[in-house]
Parts: sequence; C-alpha cells; structure tokens
Amino acid sequence: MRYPILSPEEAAALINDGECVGLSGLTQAGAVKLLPGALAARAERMRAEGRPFRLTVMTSGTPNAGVDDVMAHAGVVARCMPFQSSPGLRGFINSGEVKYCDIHLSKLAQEMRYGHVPRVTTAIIEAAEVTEEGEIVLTTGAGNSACFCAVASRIIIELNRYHDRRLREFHDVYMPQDPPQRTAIPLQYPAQRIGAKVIKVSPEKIAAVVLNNQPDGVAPFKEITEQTARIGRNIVRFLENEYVNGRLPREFPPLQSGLGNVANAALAALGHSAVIPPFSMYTEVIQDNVIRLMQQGRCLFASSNTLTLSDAMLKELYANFDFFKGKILLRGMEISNNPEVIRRLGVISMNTAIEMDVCGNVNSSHLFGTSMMNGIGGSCDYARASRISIFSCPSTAKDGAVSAIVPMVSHVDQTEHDVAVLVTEQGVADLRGLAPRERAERIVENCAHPTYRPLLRRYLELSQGGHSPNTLKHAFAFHSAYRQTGSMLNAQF
Ligand code: 0RQ
Repeated sequence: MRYPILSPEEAAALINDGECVGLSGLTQAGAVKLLPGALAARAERMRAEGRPFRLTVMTSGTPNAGVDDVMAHAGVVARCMPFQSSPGLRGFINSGEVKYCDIHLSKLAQEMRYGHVPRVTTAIIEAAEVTEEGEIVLTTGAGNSACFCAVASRIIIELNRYHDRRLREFHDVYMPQDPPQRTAIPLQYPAQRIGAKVIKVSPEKIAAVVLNNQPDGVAPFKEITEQTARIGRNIVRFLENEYVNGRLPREFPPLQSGLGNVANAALAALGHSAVIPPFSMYTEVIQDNVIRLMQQGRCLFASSNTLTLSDAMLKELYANFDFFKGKILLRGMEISNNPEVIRRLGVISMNTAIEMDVCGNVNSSHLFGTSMMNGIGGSCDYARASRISIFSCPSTAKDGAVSAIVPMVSHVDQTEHDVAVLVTEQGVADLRGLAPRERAERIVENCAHPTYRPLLRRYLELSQGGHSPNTLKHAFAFHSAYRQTGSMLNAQF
C-alpha cells in the first residue's frame, strides 16, 4: 500500500491541539473505532505535560462510545456538532464543559463549505477499502464523510476489515455544488443512483491508514411495549385511512422513520398492515426492523444515510448480499436529508417528540427547556419538507407525573406550521387545515392522557380572545408544578 500504515497512537500524534476533526458515521454505523481512544490517550499524556489538547469534533451525529465515553471524558471535545445521542457526552454538554451546536443534519456540510462553522482540517474516516488511486469505499455509514474528505487537508483512514468490500454497491456519493453554480439535485425516486460508489480524493491527502477489524456494536432496541405498539397502530390506522380515501397515491409515498422506540413500533405496525402496499423508504437511519421488512417483502427499497444494524443483522446482510444489492442506497447527509429532495419525493415523515403543546408546537430535543436530550437531528429537515409530517410520543412520561401534552412547550424545535398530525397511544390529532383553537381542542381531546384533560381544558378556558389559545401567566404551570412537586398533575391555574 502506498500509504503509511500507522498504529492508532502514531496516527493520533498527527493531530494538533485546536484542530477541527471530522469523524465518519452516524450513530455507531460507519464510525471510526480506534482513533477516538488514541486521541483521548494523547490528551491525557499532553495534560500530564501541562499542554492542552482540545478539538472541535464534527460528525453526522456523535457516532459512538468513542466520542462520548472516551474523548469527552478525556476532555478532548471542546465543541461538537451537529447531533449526538449518547448519555455520557450529553452530561458534558449539559454541564457546559462541551459546547454543542445542534443544527439540521442536512446543513452541516454546506455550512462548512460556506465557512459558517469551523472547517475540518483532519478527516478520520472508516473505510472498507482504500485504493492506490485515492478511492475510499465507506462502510455502513455515509455520514458527512464526502464533505469532510473534500475540505480536509489530511485524511486518516481506519481500514476496517470486518466490513465487506461489496459495501461499495450501497454507496451513492454525490456532493452538490454551492450556489450560484448549484443545479437541481437529479433525484426523482428513492432507488435512483445519482453519484459514485466511492469517495475520490487526492492520494497525497491520505496521511495514514490504521488497520482495524471491529464490528459496529449497535445496541439492540428496547422491546416494543403495549404503549408504543398502540402508538404504532394509531399511526398505521391514520395512514391506512389516508390511503383508502385517496389522499395518498396508489404507489405508497416513501417513508422516513426517526429515532427511538416509538419509531421502531410504528415501523413494526406498518409491516403488519393489510391495507398499505409494499413501500419504499427515504430516510436517514436503516435499523434492523427495516431489514426484516425487506425480508418479508414489505419494504421494497431503502435510501438512507446509515445502516445502523445489530452485528447479527449485518452478518445476515453480508451473507445474503445479492438479495439486498439493489434494495439499499446510502447517501451523504446533505442528500439523505435534503429538503429539496424530500419535498419532491413527497416523503411521509414520522418523528418522535418529547413534548407537544396545545397549539401543535413540538419539542424533540430539550427536557424542561434547559437540558439537552439528543438534538433535532434530521427531524426538522423532514418535518417541514414532507408531504405529511407526523409526530408521536406516549401521552405521559415518568410514570404519569409528566404530561407530553403541555400548555406551551418548554423549547420549540418544530413549529406548529411544520406539524400536520400528532399521535399518542390515546389517539390521533389530524391538524391539517385547522385554526389554532380547533387544533387545541383536537389535541387535548384526542391525544392527551385522560388524567390531564381536565387541566388542559381549564387552561384553554382561561385563554380569552386572540388567535391562539394561550395564557402567558399559566403557560408553564405544568413544568413549574413538576419542578416544585414532582408531578404536572399538581398544576394550579
Ligand atoms: O427518560 O430513559 O430516563 O426514562 O426521555 O424517552 O421514550 O426512551 O424516547 O427513545 O422514543 O426517543 C425524542 C428523545 C425520543 C428521540 C426522542 C424521558 C423519558 C426517557 C427518552 P428515561 P424514550 P425515545 C431522525 C430523527 C430527536 C431527533 C430526531 C430524539 C427519555 O426520538 O432524539 O427526531 N429525537 N431525529 O422518560 C421529561 C418529557 C419526557 C421525558 C420523555 N416530556 N419530560 N422527560 N422523557 N418525555 C434521525 C436522526 O436524526 C439521526
């Protein structure tokens, strides 16, 4: 091989304090596995010598315990973006030790090229193969790797032999030009290939190859509960009704399914529908359930950013590669989440909320207005551009002490203008075409938990006049009651 083969420690030594590194992958899929630990060790050594080692870390969504438990704990991460979903890193973000910029997944690459956010100087990319000509075959995640490789002056490859080189068949690498040269993204249907199977870089940029042989180690889902199963069935009943009433075309529109347990349950319910025909997906994360739906013939094709599969499921996929070839394409974040494409394809989006308010605003990122959970991820990219934007969650949390339907959300991610349908285990609130007061009544009566309905009705009664049914004095009475008494049921109006 023409590139230096280095140990993780030798490769980490190439990176200097203050640099901006770009890591491959989204979730654990396609994430580098050795360099984060080596960077953490470098930070510890340098700290012992009285020298700082802090980095800006760009990802597509903090990939794994590498960034989280290892790099964040070692104090390597000064700033990170655009998304994370790991408890350890979340702790450092909420304590202020790590500066986190929560931005739309579709936008990071272009924000970087525009110079609005720090530019990656070193790209650290997991590859299934790297050729003498500078062709990089990505593994299970496309992430923002193409952009990171394009802007970086140095590329470190983690060559992971665990992964099958045939993964190149799944990748579709396409980077739009920046305005004013940008043309329409030529994607007309989810299965359309518009780019290359590999990232092509100048071989001189590849400073090191580090050898690896580790699986992604994706954690299995929590079991579907009776509550999440009911939410899933409610979503599917709503979609079936749309379909039989002719509001959806015969060829079912592509589906996006977000993160979390509720999204998992919704997909499982779709698999069982006798009304909805086999469908395709245009989404950002393919999890085990999508592969199962493919095996059952329910999902015909999935375009995604990553293949976030358990190790057993990935093995099964590699063993039956010919079956899946032609059924999966992995696209860079700025295409998988591109609002232009999502609107053109008429994607139906299904995302999860933390809380929703009586007007239909959704909070999917913060607890009680201050603590970061994960971030918006791609939910807003999809919500605004989709054909139907569905948000769902259980009607209560914390054993009933928290109502997910509140007078006013404590943080707004998706405004009422981007939310078409709300779903809980209680039912469905179809908000399309309704004025705020009509929306409020439908949300409270159809989606709130019965124990919270009298309180929410009282809140609406107190609001006199105006277009939207709000009373500023009581808008956060639910949240205050929880903070003061441990239950929103003690809210006083
Ligand atoms: O806390 O675990 O301590 O009990 O929040 O709740 O039910 O496990 O949530 O796994 O379905 O994820 C919105 C976080 C939901 C996710 C969110 C507490 C609850 C529990 C988690 P415990 P669940 P799920 C595209 C789409 C944003 C990104 C996105 C997410 C914990 O879906 O990150 O959509 N979405 N991306 O008890 C206080 C409330 C609460 C609450 C729940 N109202 N108040 N605590 N909890 N509701 C994909 C990508 O972008 C990659």
